[in-house]
Amino acid sequence: MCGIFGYCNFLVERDRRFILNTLLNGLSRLEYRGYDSAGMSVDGDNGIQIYKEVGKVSALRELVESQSIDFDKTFISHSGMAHTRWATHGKPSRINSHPHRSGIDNEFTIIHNGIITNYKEIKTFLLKKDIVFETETDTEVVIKLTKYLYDSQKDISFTDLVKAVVKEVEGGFSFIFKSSRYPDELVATRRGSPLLIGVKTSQKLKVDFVDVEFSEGAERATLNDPTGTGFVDVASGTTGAPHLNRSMSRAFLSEDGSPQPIEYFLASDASAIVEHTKRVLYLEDDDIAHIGAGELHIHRLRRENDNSPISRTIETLEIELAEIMKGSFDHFMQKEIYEQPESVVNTMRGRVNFEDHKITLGGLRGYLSTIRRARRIVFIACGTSYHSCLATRAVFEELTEIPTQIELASDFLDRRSPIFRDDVCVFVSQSGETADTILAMRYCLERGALAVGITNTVGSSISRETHCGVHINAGPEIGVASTKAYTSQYIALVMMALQLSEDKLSTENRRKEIIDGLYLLPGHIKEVLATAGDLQQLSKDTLSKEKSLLIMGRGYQNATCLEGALKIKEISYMHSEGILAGELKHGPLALVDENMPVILIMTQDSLYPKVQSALQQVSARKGQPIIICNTGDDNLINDYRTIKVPKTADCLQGLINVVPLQLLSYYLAVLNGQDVDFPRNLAKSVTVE
Ligand code: G6Q
Ligand code: GLU
Repeated sequence: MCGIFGYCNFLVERDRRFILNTLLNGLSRLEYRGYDSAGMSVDGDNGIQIYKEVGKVSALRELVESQSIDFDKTFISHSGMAHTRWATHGKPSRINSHPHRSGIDNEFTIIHNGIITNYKEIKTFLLKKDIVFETETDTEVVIKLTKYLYDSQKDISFTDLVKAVVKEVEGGFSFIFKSSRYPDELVATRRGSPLLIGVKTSQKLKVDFVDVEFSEGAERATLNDPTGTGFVDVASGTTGAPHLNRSMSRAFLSEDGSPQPIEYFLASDASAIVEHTKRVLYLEDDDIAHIGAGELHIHRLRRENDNSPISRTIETLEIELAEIMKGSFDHFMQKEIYEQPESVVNTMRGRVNFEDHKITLGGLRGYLSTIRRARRIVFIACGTSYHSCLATRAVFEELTEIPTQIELASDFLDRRSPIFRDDVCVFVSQSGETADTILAMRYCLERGALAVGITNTVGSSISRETHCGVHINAGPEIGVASTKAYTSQYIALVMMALQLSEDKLSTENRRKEIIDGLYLLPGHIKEVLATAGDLQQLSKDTLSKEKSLLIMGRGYQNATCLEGALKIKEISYMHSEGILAGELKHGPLALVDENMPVILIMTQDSLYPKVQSALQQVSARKGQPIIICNTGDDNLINDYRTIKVPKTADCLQGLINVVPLQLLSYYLAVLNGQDVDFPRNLAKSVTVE
């Protein structure tokens, strides 16, 4: 889902080649998010120069490298920005790619992640002012409005100009603005889409926070009052001179108070920043960040109920560059599948005491009794994250004895499902930025429910806006098809259920069984990974030519079937369907004959006999299922093809059974020649509804 990257150097001399490559490499780090075109805005020899191209970042790189410009020209101070677009308004094309501009002189330029929901109203207003548009996008109205408001009030600061613009814009966005009117400056702002700022200095920063500067009155120029004669103080509704409550951002000054050499890196996520610096600041919704003359200032309009902190911490990233590189693997997805023996350990690290069978989830501290008193627990998520909720619903109900329901975020919002103050709503999201899940979270927060976040991304909207939560610590997941995040979300939810039930003596033995199973999990996953060669052969010999594949199971394995089917369809583009085995005779059995490939999950648990019945139903229709079964299960007639997996506690078996399905989907995609890490039409983080 689109990528934003900005780079500013101040008192650090950089040549044009370095600046262009830094911007292009920043986009390359964000490619995994999914996109269809790319572009950038930098200083040319006569004003701002825009380069943009439909297709991959490599196509943009070729376009830039073909320019007859002085790549050796140096800049002691410069601001540039770059963008990968995932089209929502206007087809993927060079003209619709970002940056967008105010006019042919590129006086003002913008890059945008998200959707402007009131772009038609703004466009109608601007068309009446005889302003000419050149693209089909929603974004263009913002930069045209910027120019209109600037012309109405020329002595306005860049920050106040952007404030005036953002006041008129509705929807979700992260923006970066660059203008020839404000050389070497950038203004960035966000509402619903992530944006963080990396800081790189040769000297240690004096303080590790940036004060937020509140302006008591709104900016002067507005749509209804473009001359700026009056303005409305949003908080009190009065008009009058803006009383800047300005506290300098002292963080970036050297000992003698003068600006120091510094570089800033702005990005949609940390993977584009970590190679430059680990010192980052996460913008909050409605922050307006201004970078200029070596300083970073964070501004906000003081609004009623604005309880955002009065400063932004400069944090230290914990991810390493190596974690966002493929290493010896061919694809990120392959790497992340093989990382699972380690990532599951990282998820449990410091939280599971395998000796005394205790769970400690610090992120839930102080909320356990509230959650235990919940009238119900509502899980809300999308895609693979939803499957991790489905996989753990039964163990939640068993251990906590609290009614537990799971919701697809989009459907939950469509129904406007009733939510009450005594509900506990759990939002599961790898990226922490999925628009549907965020909107559902805010819907539940408005209704007074306790919101718990389960996410893999520090600083994400879900991690910041929920009351409490658990970071799954799976490490950056770059592949669009979620794999290690699924198993880590699954484990995080199991740990949550275990900790919630520690007040019930009756669950003690069951908890010990599960925790012992968690202890053996890394080795169990390694055993399955060791059979990858057989799975690759199975993909090649049996499945790669098929048009469709049914995956059946029941109980704890229902989620495994849905998750396996999703993996296969989203990266190999082969139709695949997860089917609850108990539902076979209610319709899906009609699909079964000797030509329909079937995978049947028949690992040993209380439902094994019922799944055996499903096996007989399929076999009676000449189906020839491939059976995922436990090693040593000698109940099976030898003439079935089997995928043997180690046995564990029934509620954990899905963590093991999903691995062969992850590998099958990977090998099918490779055999089909698909782009495993960047599957068509998909994005890693769907930050639009
Ligand atoms: C699955 C995909 C996708 C993803 C959802 C939810 O392989 O990655 O289904 O799980 O889009 O994303 P989040 O977990 O980031 O909310
Ligand atoms: N809505 C904008 C467009 O369609 C931005 C989409 C994105 O997030 O990349 O151009």
